[in-house]
Amino acid sequence: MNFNEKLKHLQDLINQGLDNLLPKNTEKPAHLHDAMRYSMNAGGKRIRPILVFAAHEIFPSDLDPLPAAIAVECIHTYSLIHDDLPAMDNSALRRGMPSCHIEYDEATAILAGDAFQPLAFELLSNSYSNIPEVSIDLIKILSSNAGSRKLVGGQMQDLLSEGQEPNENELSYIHSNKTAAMIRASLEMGLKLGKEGFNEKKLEKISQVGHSLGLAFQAIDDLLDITQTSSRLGKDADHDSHNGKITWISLKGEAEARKLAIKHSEDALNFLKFVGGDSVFLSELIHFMLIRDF
Ligand code: GRG
Repeated sequence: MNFNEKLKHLQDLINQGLDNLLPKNTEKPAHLHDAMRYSMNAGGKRIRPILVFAAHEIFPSDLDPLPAAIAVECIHTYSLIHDDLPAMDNSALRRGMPSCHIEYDEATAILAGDAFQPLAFELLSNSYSNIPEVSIDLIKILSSNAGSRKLVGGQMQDLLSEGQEPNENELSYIHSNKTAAMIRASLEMGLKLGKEGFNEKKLEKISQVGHSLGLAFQAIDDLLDITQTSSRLGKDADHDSHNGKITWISLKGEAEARKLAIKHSEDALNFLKFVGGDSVFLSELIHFMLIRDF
């Protein structure tokens, strides 16, 4: 399988897994389950769950990365649903479709996001219960990265920074937490499920890979926001400046933001060398994430 075929294969596997593991939209409360499936199936790139697979592949084991991959996508999708709400980024378009609160209503969107959070941890505790220490470690990684010191904290500061003077320290905090934390968690979880999952040194290195990759991902996201159309992105383009967001573009300009994306991707590849194992697919993925145009 070449890289593109593998990417497609994993996306299909993840989408099938999501279909099997999410509550059916015929199950009560059908309205809520329908909204959850709507947002999940609206067509995300599935980057984070693919990263779980890519990290697992470095030191493959018999443990199935699929439930962990789906747990990460549940947290990510909840964060998108809540981010789109009028009280936050107020976005009407997500993944090429009307955002959850537009298609349903605000209360349903809040509850759909809420429901994805315990579902993620339920999946981790149920799916790896025959190896409790792995299950606990996965829960630790995902919960610590989703909380007020990481994802939610980054989102809080992002909202507080709207309309403020661009400030490099603040921007680094926001990107490290709002964006890089979930990317780092995905890689850590994938490695944890592999044969070297106990190896603290390797876990630390993969965490550095994830941090740099997350920063590169956000710099590219900022660039795409100003260079691509809403229909290509599947979300409102030029949204950052409308919301008075500080971004690398507002702080340093487009050319610097592009240089930064390249530098962080190179850092990620350099850290990856210290992890060892078979990192061919993850290296290709890092490259793909740098040159993506959506
Ligand atoms: C509500 C707690 C809370 C957090 C929201 C996800 C998020 C944090 C904000 C969305 C805005 C944004 C630019 C976040 C940075 C991370 C990012 C680029 C998310 C979009 O990820 P993609 O491009 O989306 O992987 P798909 O739809 O492909 O899954």
